[in-house]
Amino acid sequence: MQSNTTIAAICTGHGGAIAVLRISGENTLNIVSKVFKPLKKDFSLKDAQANRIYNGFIVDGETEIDRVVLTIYRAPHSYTGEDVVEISCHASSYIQKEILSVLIKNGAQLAQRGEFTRRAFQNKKMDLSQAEAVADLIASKSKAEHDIAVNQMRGGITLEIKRLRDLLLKFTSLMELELDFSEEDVEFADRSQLRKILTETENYLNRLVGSFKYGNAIKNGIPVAICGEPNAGKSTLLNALLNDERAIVSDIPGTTRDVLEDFLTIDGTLYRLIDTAGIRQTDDKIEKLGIDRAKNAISKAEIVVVVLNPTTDILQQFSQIIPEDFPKSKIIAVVNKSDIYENADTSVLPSGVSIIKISAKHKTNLEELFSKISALGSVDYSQDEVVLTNVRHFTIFSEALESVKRAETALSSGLSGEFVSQDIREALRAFAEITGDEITTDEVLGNIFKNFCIGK
Ligand SMILES: Nc1nc2c(ncn2[C@@H]2O[C@H](COP(=O)(O)OP(=O)(O)OP(=O)(O)O)[C@@H](O)[C@H]2O)c(=O)[nH]1
Ligand SMILES: [Mg+2]
Repeated sequence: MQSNTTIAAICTGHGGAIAVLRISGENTLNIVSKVFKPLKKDFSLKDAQANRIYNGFIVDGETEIDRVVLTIYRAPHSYTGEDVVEISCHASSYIQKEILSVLIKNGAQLAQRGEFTRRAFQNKKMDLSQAEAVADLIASKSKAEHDIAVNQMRGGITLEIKRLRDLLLKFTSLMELELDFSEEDVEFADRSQLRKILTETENYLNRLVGSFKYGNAIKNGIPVAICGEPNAGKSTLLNALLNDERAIVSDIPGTTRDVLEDFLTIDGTLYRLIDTAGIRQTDDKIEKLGIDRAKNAISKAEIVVVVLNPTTDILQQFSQIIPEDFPKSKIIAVVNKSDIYENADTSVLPSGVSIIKISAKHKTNLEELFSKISALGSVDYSQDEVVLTNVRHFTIFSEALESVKRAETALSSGLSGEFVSQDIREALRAFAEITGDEITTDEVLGNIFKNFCIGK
């Protein structure tokens, strides 16, 4: 499907020496040739070969805007599947805007967010889950996130889904055919084989749906709550870990009122560090709200760093802050201020908790803390494994899983093929929504592509 408009946008971000603008659509060569003055005399862009680069100037009438390099791609062998030209120019924001405006003056339209990738999807250069992975790739903040996006772009989910879909489709069609012969009581679809495929599908969907918890953590950072009594040194620790004066530190107890978050990558995994208000008894209304938020952050965290002040009873502090039933394996007890008091007896702390003595103020022993966080945060995942990071996919696969389970129940309770096939059809519809084979509503597509940047 070719769109009849030709779109243009600046693809690169701020800074750097060179910027790239991209133009895509059936009128691309026509428009660019109106504004391009080649270095080589007697050369016409319309004769340009695909996958070649050409030197010249972008001009607005008689005015030269910049000396540029063009890269030419011809439909269907381009990112969008349409004729595409990429203009590499000098990265001054003035030059970029001038080039964009001369392109628009000559018939191009300003691309919307993700419109290039949307065209790539519509022209079947990639399926929907791959297109979504492009956005994830651009946004990836850690190695794990990057690996997952690359895997999905290669068709990680799609390949397996398509294989299962083809198998299930064969069986539903056979079962539906049986209906035409209902009087003869025949079975075209081998029930035991169908059962095997349904089980296989269920296992695969279970794995996918289960991976979302981890995928979501990778995408949004594994939450690490830093908690403790007022003045224990939580904000000092946050700053030390981030190597940045992110939070206000003072010797007044109750300095931090709200939760404060920032990202940190350790060994390729993204963590979301959450500094919280010191937990204590108080009548202050605002401080109370902060303490509620701190408790909430603790309950939702994957890792809890409890910062302890060594000059008072550390077990009492620990017990006041950590709910009794909280899994000990997720807790790192950090005994702080070791520069002024290093004899704290840590053997009083519950077993199963990781323990470390540091000085947040003097940044001592932080390496050990990093490796403790990393040990708790590292999840067993292989680079080739498919991991769901996308809420849309999670919702759809969860629905598909329910349909498959219903089909299995219908099959084992000996219901007629009609019912089994209806449930399978529902799962198939869900699969098609993942790959985009059946998505037609502009609303769904609009929602997906609006998260892209302009120029992609
Ligand atoms: N000597 C020493 N002082 C520290 C250390 N870490 C923090 N402090 C001091 O302890 C005081 C409180 O530090 P903060 O980081 O604001 O403590 P907090 O836990 O965030 O306190 P609230 O936000 O009030 O709950 C400040 O005066 C810090 O300089 C440390 O390792 N050694
Ligand atoms: Mg604080």
